[in-house]
Amino acid sequence: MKTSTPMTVRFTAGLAATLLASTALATAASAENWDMPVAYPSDNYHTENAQIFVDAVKECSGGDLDITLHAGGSLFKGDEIKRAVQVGEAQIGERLLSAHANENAVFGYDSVPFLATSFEASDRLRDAAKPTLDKVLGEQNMTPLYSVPWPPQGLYFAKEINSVADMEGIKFRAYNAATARVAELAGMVPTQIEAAELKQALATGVVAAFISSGSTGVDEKAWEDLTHFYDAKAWLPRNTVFVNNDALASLSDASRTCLMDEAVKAGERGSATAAKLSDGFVQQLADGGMTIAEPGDTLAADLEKIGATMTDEWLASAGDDGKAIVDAYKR
Ligand code: PCA
Repeated sequence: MKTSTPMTVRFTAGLAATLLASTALATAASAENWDMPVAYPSDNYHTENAQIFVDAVKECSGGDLDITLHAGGSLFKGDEIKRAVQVGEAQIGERLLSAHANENAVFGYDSVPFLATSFEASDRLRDAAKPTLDKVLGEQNMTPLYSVPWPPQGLYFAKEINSVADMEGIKFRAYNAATARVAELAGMVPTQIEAAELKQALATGVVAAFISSGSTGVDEKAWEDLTHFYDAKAWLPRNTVFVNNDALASLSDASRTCLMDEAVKAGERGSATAAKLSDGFVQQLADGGMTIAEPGDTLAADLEKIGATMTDEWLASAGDDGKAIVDAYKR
């Protein structure tokens, strides 16, 4: 928060008087202008989907709810977005909730290795987690609106990798607690880096490997820095769009209904788009010159073991909420 100088106080008072006068003249509720920070580039399908969402909301609210999308961490960096929406510095935002699993393990529900490894399974897991996420975000004065999966997570390296032993000591970019834990258990050295800073980190040798989707590999032009992509399909993390509850309450009923309806559509459209684009991303990695492979038998078995350890750890830290999610998912 900026401190108000006397000048801004006077200006704000003047502005308030003007607004009061114009509100008295207006017949309907005045238009709401919201900011929506997102962490990923404007040409990433998550951001394009969010742009379609905000355009549709403007349309169905008759211009009463006008949301400005801020891509690439330009308004708030990825790791600031959740807090910004919670405290109302932004009204709505999109975030990889699993990056906040250190705060509450349930935010990492979508990054439990090998629990849900297809788009269909990811959507079922989302449904299973919905009551818990509604509750946990609700306690933070936020409402989740929709979420969209990233394609399955694979491993990017600068050399051929046949087992976890081959990873020893490699500097590894993590994007959440789960990815940092994979690195630790594999004997690598994790550093948490937002996607917006990943290219720089690869180019300068701060990291030499990471786990992510083909989508992010394409965004980063991973073939310029790395050589191998192992399509491990470890999990499909999701970006979640959530809104500040005070902002939501300030809307007219019609605008709120329009926002909620478009959110349902955005979730469905986003999941379908991710599934449709997924194979093409991996193809683009190949076209860029990367070697694409399934993990070999030894590597697959090593990853399976790391996954089992991480699943136990997650269930222990997520407690009853975590168990409720997994039980609902397996039902
Ligand atoms: N891309 C995001 C998160 C998962 C993914 O596929 C990233 O690497 O930051």
